[in-house]
Amino acid sequence: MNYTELSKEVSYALRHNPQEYGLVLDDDGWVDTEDLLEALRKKKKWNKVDVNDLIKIIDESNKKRHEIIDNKIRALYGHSTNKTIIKEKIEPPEFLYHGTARRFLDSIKKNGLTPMKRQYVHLSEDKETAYEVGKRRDSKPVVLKVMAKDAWNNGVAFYLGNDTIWLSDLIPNNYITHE
Ligand code: HQG
Repeated sequence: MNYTELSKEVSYALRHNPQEYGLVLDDDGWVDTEDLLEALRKKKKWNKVDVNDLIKIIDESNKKRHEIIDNKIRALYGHSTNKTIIKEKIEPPEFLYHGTARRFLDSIKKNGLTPMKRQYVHLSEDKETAYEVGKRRDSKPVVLKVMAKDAWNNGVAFYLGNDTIWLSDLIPNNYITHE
């Protein structure tokens, strides 16, 4: 079984298009693991998938994208579904980082960091991770430094994604510096 491919399909189902799999995410993004497995098994390439495969894609991934608790599974971040997934609000560290493409800088300066197609802005705790995120869109990405605590103290909400990825609402440009 190709676990990278399986992980991508699980992300697609749980972040972007649960309805295509006959799934309805609850307020926190959970679905029954067995419902996801049943939907996947309808496709020939996943007809033998079981819960141990889902556990494996989570354990073997370098990023903590999904979690399973009891008999439920959810994506921890990245959602673009219509109904906003409720995330736990939490005070951020002083600084967080966001890697992006050079071509987006003018728009970010004007409009701030916006969630774009997702429900939240995604931020990293360290510059290196932010650089890797930016590399998905530009060979020479830009790492922006976000004065997260300052923004939080002035009413911008931050939320827990996973251990290293933070989520937030729109971050106005006055909290963003370009190192
Ligand atoms: C940019 C991956 C113009 C933003 C990653 C980014 C991450 C603006 C792009 C996670 C803008 C949106 C999320 C503005 C923001 N004008 N462009 N005002 N505000 N942007 O993919 O943060 O591997 O939705 O800079 O590692 O790149 O899938 O967000 O370049 O953790 O698990 O608009 O997805 O994780 O792109 O990535 P995305 P992201 P996975």
